[in-house]
Amino acid sequence: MDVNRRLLMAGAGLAAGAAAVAATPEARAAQATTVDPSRRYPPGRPGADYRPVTVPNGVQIPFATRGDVKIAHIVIGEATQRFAPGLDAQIWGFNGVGAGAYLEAVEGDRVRLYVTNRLKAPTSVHWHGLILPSGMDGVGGLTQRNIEPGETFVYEFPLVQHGTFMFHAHHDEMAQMGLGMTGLFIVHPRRPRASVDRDFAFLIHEWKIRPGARRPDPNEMTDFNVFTLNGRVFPAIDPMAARVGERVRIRFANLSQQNHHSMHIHGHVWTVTETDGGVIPETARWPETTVLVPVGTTRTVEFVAAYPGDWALHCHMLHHVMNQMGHGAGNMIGVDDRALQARVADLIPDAMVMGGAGMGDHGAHIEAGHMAAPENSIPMVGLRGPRGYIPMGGLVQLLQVRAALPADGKPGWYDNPPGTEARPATPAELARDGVVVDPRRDPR
Ligand SMILES: [Cu+2]
Repeated sequence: MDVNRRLLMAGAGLAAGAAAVAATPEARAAQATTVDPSRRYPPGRPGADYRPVTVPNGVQIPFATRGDVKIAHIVIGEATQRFAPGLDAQIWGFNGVGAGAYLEAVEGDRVRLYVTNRLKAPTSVHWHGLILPSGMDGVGGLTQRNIEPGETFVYEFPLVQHGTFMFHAHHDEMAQMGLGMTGLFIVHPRRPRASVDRDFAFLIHEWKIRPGARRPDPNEMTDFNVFTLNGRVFPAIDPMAARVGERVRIRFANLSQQNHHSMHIHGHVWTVTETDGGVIPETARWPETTVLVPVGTTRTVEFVAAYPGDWALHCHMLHHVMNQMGHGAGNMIGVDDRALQARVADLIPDAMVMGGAGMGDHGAHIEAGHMAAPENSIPMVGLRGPRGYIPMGGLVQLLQVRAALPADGKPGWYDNPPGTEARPATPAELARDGVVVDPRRDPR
């Protein structure tokens, strides 16, 4: 059997399978939101036809509408990007931002994307997850010739799906994506399904920036030390806010070099509703508090913001909330660092020995000016919280849930209602419940 005949038969099998699947309610629902690519639809309008997504600190690449086509201009080039105060990076990105730009359109829109290459290197842009003509797929050398320095290419295709997709360089992938050439491509449904009240999106990226350097090292394969959401390092990213009872959607997208990211929410339970392959049938979903976002995928979760409070949302890969701390550090756990400090002071007067009880104090020491961090680095610099220093940075976010939100949407820190906050136990309580604490074993 020749290849063409086999392909034809595979096609016929797929068509028969699709017809059989269409009998289920989920499949009918999915088909109802699939547009006919041969039909022209009026361009979707933000606010009228869809509720725009919130991409905290992300940079939108705007569309202009000409007739029934949406037109955007993407400029690829080098730029300096502030990941957080104290850490700048020399990135390659889209419209001036690395791993933080986004496109937003509607299923049925026809998009025309001009791409100008201002790098010294050739490049090509791939539209990850989108169903489109092969020649628009953006794989340099395979589906098109590369965009040479100074050239502007045009891509044009209809959007025949909805969901959370991405775009990224597809030439010299390790260097170009590693330097930041990744973005989000959000496509809203033409006929909105049961919608949500809050719709957030985060593009995850990881970088190797040696302390003191500004240029991310795209040759690193495993040991990343800076982790960003929409091109920002926590806490230099706006928190999320929602009112009690609101339905929240969070879209995670991961175009990191190497790592899958294990995104965990506190105080709530969510359901994974979509991937970059489409909507998951309701019967195939299960509840989770952590969603693994593998490299090269998107995962969308939905939940009701049920409980008031300040809730952490973070990657559970533990060093992904540490920034440049820990990399190359010796194991100091259990070492009497005060005694060692006294001895080291003779040799290196301004050295500060620490780590005997872990690294939790490091960021606070730097913030307080007790010790200097290397230039252009943020080792374990976190956030001064309402009840102490929070030594987490990188892949961390906050979900602030309140009964009501102020007009600017920024509620400030949560006041736990009286009697609902953890606190030192009293001697009377210990005695009442028979808990014996031996004071001779006090580590202080
Ligand atoms: Cu992670």
